[in-house]
Formats: sequence, structure tokens, C-alpha cells
Amino acid sequence: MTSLQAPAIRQRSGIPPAWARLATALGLALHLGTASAAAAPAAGPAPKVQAVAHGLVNPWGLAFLPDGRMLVTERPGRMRIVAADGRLGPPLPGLPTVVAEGQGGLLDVVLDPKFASNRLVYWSYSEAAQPGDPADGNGTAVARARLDGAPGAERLADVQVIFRQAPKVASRLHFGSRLAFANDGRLFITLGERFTRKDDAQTLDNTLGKVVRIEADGRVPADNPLAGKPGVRPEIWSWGHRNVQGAAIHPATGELWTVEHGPQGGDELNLTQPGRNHGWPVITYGRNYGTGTRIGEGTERADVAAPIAHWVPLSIAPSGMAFLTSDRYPGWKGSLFIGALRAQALLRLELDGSKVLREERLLQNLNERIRDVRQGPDGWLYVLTDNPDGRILRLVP
Ligand SMILES: [Ca+2]
Repeated sequence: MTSLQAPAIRQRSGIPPAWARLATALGLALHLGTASAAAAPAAGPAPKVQAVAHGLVNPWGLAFLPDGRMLVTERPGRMRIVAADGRLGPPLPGLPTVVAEGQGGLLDVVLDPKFASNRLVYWSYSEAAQPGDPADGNGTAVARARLDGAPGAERLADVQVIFRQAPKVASRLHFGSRLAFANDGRLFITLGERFTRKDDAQTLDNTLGKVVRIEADGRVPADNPLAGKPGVRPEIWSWGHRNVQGAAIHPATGELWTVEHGPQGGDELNLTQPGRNHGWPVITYGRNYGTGTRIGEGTERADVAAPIAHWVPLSIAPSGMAFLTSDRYPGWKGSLFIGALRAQALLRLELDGSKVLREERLLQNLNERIRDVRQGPDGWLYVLTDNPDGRILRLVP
């Protein structure tokens, strides 16, 4: 038997929250009675942290180049290449302007699956109003470009915007957004509902509060779940999301896993299903800020995909996430790692298929918000810390 260490995480284990609270109050462990839980390895010693780079302003996304250097975004609107020894390259020329306000700015970055031959890089960002948009609006967009130039003198060439969230909204909040290439080469983009437009997460004529799926050049796949239906945005993969800031493709199943911010509690880890409603703001474990009053109509409904796990009563404020596939860390292979901002920790979730067996919180001694986590080509885990002197850290056992 393995216990869930943190009282804050709840799962689809059938343990009612009231029981869980009582158990926690009494100092009892929550037992998940499965054979695989019994086989779960015990927590190892805390990992050591090696500082790889510093001086990055609110770094948001990290992608490893084939040569071991790192592409890093800084939220104010810069993308740099960081050498393996931590030296920061100059901001890459060619990046379009971003709206760096509130939670917006330059956000995620990923490489094309065929980067070695086509040199294409994709990034998400908050974009100003375009012709035809409300003048005070902004919204998440995704662009791609070719990384040209000799090492140390790279630039972004032939920039193309391949996706624009619609409609643009006057808001500084809830832009999403992570990018994840599925194994078939389609691109998932996770999006927020811009905070002021939460009800739009339940309607399908917009891309607020959605996960969308597009081809790498921006076309909409003909087999998207809503393609061809009247009055809906065909890019939509799933809906009813609040602010999805983490996404990763499961290494064994190829499925899309995402993690999103709840309001006051109700952060969720989801197996994000095509053509499914994920509930927000009608079905949620989250409460209203301050007052703690209920939101929507409940926590479960037959037509709504339930989260794999959720966090109550406190939000962790989850951001980037990654599955560990390397053998670098004893007992950790197959775990899911999630960067947490409010919780100032790197969460390690031990999994059995799509069940969470237990949660461990790492790096809490740093007192830094963790914005992103990636597995490097060397098999080590790398994290970004979110502050004006943000760092890239490498974890070693
Ligand atoms: Ca949900």
C-alpha cells in the first residue's frame, strides 16, 4: 500500500473528499488498495540541483536543440539560445512583437519533429489586435520560423503565424499556452479562457478555454472531432478548460495529458480527450476567490470528462510538465513531473497507467516558482524558475 503524501491531491479513487479530510485531520494515510500501489518504489533522496544558467527574465519555455544547446523564451518577448555551459546568447533577431502584459508575452517554444532537416521552431505568444479585431483586444497566437544562421549568429527567418485564438479579448490573463507535437505530427495548442470570458469555454464557436489541434502548417486536420459541424471552430480538440499551462504526450500511449489552473483550488490533471467537455466553469472542484463559494453546478457530470487528479483546497498553480523516460534517476522512470508556481515546487507524480499513485514535492527549499520542466536529450531533468533573475536548473540524484 502506498499513501498519497499530500493531503491536497484528490483522485478518481472513489475516496470521498470528506473522508480524505477526516483522514488527514487524524494524521492517517490515504490508502489506495491496488496491487500496483503496493509495488511502487519508496521515495528516494532529494535530488541535487545544479544551476545551468541564470539572468533570464521570467523564462517560460525550454526546447533542446540537437547539439545540446537550449532555446529559451523570456516572457517580455525574447528568445535566446543558451549554451550547454550556461552562456546566454543574444536575443534571436526576427521574433515578432508580443504583448508583454500581465500573464502575456512570449510563452512556449518547441521544435518541429523534423527539426534536423527543416530547422522549424514554433512558439506561442500573446498577440496584439489585428485588423478586424477589437482595438483593445489581444490573444494567444502560435507562429513558426526557420532557425537560420551559423551557431552563435542564428536568426528566425520566414516567420508565419499558424494559429490565432478567436476572439481577441481585452484581458491580461489566462493565455494558456503549451505546444505539444503528437506522434502523428499534429500540433496541440492549449488555451485559456482569458478570465473574463469563462462561459465561452462551454461554447464551440470560439477557441477560448479550449485545446486545439492543427497541422504543423496551420491547416485543420479533416479528422478533428468537430470538423465539418456547422457553427463550431474545427480546430477544437476539447473544451471546458480554464487555463491550460502544461501539456505532454504520454510516451507509451501517445495521448495528450494536460494540466490547468483552477481558481481557488480545483487545479486539474487531465487525459485530454477528443471531442470531450472537461467541465469549466460548470463542473469544477474550484471555488470562488476569497469567498470560497461554489462555482457552477457541481464536481461531476456524466458528459464531462473527470480529471485524473485535482488539487483542493489549495491551488498549486501548475505550469509546464514532462514524463520522465530516462533511467537517470533511480525509481523515477515513468513519473510525471509538473512545475508549480504557487506551490513553489516540482511535483513528481508516480503513475500506474492513468492513475496517480502518489505525489512528491521536490525543490521546495528553493522558494522559487517552477515554470517549466523538460527532459533533456541527456536524460536529465531541467527546470525553469519564474522570476526576473530566472534560472535553468538541472536535477541530479
Ligand atoms: Ca475539468
